[in-house]
Amino acid sequence: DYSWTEYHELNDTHRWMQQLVEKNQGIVTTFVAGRSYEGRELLGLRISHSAGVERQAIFLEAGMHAREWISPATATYFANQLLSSQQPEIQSLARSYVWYILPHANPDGYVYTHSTNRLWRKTRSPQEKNCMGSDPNRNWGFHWREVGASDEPCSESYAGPKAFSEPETESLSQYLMSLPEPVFMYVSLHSFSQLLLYPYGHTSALPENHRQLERIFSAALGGMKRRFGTRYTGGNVYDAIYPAAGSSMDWAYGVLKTKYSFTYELRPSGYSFWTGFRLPASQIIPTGQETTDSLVEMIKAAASIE
Ligand code: 0X9
Ligand code: ZN
Repeated sequence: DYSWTEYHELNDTHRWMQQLVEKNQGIVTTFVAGRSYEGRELLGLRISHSAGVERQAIFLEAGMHAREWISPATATYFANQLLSSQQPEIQSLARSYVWYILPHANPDGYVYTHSTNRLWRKTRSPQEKNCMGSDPNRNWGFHWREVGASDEPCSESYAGPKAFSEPETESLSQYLMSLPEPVFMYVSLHSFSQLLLYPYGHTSALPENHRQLERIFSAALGGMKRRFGTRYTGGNVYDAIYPAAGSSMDWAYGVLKTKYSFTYELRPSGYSFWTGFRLPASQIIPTGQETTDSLVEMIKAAASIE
């Protein structure tokens, strides 16, 4: 049976999602936001109570960077909470929005981290100089490659030969544009360093609604700390970490016009490359719990603004 005491292979999680559809008929469906370079589905969960009632959508994207295994694990943990939590607050949120949860935005890369190279980050499309993959979080068509993105195919932050060169980002962006509901919030899960980030990555100029974003940010950090005292920092990407153009979050904010767009860099804290992506499986559940607490506070804070 599926659990959060270990990390799962892609097919395991895809099978689990199909089983959720069977077990929650009329509430859960899967969606396919396109296919990867190697032909795998970008398979996600759509959770919607009370069909026919007009609601806004919340989109949770994970697994963009292949080696950040805690990201898909946290996305599935949260999806499971939406469907089975006894907390009235979570049950109420589950019913108030249409949820789109995509655990694996880069399925080829994830499979490759299981088969061949645990620290693979990018997609798996062949590029020039016999190098493989583009950084899918530098490939989106909003201020593409302006700063903090490489034009060197062998680089870990290669932006790709052009915006949306990768089938994963191209089809996911098309899918997002095609959603019937307005997307109220877009959340991208990465790891690591325990940061919460908001736009922009291409400029130090703050987004127009930054005061609201800062208020939501504080609420989300409070939620993160409540259960185990876990401390996050962060802010706008450009100042809080480094200039980085072409992310899904910035595109969601700038093009999709989702005013509440955030990126989490999940556990662990610190910057050790050799340990940071190998968060012990025993921390999946605590990470899931505190991130669920944080998301609940984030959404409540955002909803209280409107
Ligand atoms: O560099 C990245 O893409 C993210 N950090 S990671 O270590 N997970 O690779 C930061 C993403 C935040 N940047 C933007 N959203 N622009
Ligand atoms: Zn990442």
